[in-house]
Amino acid sequence: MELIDLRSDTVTKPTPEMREAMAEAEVGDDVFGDDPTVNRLEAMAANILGKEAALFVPSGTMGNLLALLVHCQRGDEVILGSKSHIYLNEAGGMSALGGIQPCPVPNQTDGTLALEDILDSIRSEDVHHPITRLICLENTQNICGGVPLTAEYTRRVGAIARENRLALHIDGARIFNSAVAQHTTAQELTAPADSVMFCLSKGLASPIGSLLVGSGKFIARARHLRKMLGGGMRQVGVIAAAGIVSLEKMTSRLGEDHERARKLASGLRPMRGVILDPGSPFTNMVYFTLADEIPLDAWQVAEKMKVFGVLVEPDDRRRFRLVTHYWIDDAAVETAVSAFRRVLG
Ligand code: TLP
Repeated sequence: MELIDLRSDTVTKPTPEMREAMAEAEVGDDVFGDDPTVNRLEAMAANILGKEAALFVPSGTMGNLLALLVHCQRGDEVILGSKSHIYLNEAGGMSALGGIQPCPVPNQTDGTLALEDILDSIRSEDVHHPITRLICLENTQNICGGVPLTAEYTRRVGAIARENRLALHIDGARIFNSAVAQHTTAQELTAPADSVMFCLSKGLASPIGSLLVGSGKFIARARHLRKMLGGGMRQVGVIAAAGIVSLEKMTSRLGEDHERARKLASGLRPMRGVILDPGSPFTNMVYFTLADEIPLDAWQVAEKMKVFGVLVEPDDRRRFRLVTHYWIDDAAVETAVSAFRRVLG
């Protein structure tokens, strides 16, 4: 049975066109800067975001970590969301490897950090204080519902950063979902940022890879640190080739995933025992909680869904995040809805 996998958009397998491009990719030793396919992908990424340079990295986690390591010195502090991926789900890399201290501020339900909270978190010059060096935003904000942050909000945070001589980094793992949902461009959404990380391996369906984008000087330093972390890859054009297909073909179709997320939510909304998050979905993620009347917890529901060939990942004991992506078509949405109806009914 073909499984319907709604656990994440990270589960996307490469498209047939990607597999073809990967097989035919021209390659070289990328640590020497000799891989033409990687060079092309990095140039495309920099160009799409309107920044000077880009660096191909194996994962979003490494891209974010490199950004933090370049922007901050040991003992510096980073203002970031209490529900951000960097704070919650990157294995404490900034502290373990960079000696960097997080200063988490609450994410609002719309994914933003309140501007007053950011301002209040900036440390004054005092011998007792760490030095605030960086602000991080996440767009789309995953845990708040895959919610897109606006260009206007990001401009405001950028202005605060500049006024206080801080850098701004955007974890844009799903920045193209955000752009498509708001009928704008990734460039517009990230213009105020000094650095941006975005992922090829999520909704854009590449098997591996993320890009870190910023000034030439920033990327040169990140390239050095990537080598230090063991992320210098060799004939990696075989993977970058899929990334080029992601950027050329996959960004503009993300609206289809958002449409299917809406269909999934419409199927779930009237169902007994389902409490959808307000406004969900904003992009390709449907978040909902099991009502008290459901005697099963989320793990038990997930087990029962498997019987119908549907994989879902509990977010906690009574909560789910369902993610649509390239390999989820209309029929898969219908199957998932009817499986939920059977399991919860
Ligand atoms: N997110 C994954 C899990 O780690 C939770 C997912 O299934 O959503 N930033 C954001 C906003 C992310 O959602 C993720 C991955 C990353 C960074 C890290 O990317 P990778 O997995 O490539 O290291």
